[in-house]
Amino acid sequence: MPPTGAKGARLQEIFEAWVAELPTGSPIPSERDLAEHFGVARMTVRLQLDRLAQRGLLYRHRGRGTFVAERRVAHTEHLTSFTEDMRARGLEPGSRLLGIEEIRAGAALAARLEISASSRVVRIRRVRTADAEPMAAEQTHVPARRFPGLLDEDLDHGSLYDLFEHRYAVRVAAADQRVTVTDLSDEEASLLETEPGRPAFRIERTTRDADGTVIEFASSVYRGDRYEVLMHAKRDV
Ligand code: 16G
Repeated sequence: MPPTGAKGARLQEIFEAWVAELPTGSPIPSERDLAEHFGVARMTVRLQLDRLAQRGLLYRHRGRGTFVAERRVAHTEHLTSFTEDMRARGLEPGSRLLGIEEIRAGAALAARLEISASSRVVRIRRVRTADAEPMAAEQTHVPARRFPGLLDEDLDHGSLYDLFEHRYAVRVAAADQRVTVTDLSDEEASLLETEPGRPAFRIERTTRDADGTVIEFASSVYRGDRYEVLMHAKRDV
């Protein structure tokens, strides 16, 4: 039976705190050195390192050892733009515009945006990057009537929410979000520069202005190895 209980749990905490201090890519000392250092069995060390690897804090490279994985970026319930989200974590946000076009809403989008099916919608597709590496593939829809001239804006750079606020005086006030798990299709994987079939989060967001009018319906796919979703839960007393 693998060792569990207080010793294992405490060691896990110690390892986790220690790994958190190390820069991404740092090598982890050998199991033997760690076992000696902590005065525990090598198996105990291996079990704890396995757990950290399963949680994505470490990664193993066959023949080369164990290394500190890139920190995951968290998605919290605080309503932020991608730009704000990345900056808050010390990462440089970026975009690559894949396409921007005006389309007819159609039944499905009309229901999401609470407009008529014949209304015009602007669809924006972007790859969002953090420190120049793909983080998410994003598709956003906004009612064209609310944002005239949006097609001519430079969405290869900068923030959509900045434009909402500064060019259109539309303030993002609230959003409903749905998070599901998916595996990357060939196309998504190629956009995100990773392999098809890898796990990812699909996050849908319906965004409203201060009056409660829907201003955006977005659907993004975030790389599971770079992103995590945090929730704060409160219980009524
Ligand atoms: C986030 C939002 C997206 C919004 C974008 C604006 C999710 C899943 N998506 O990516 O709805 O359009 O931020 O970011 O949270 P920007 O202002 O940096 O363009």
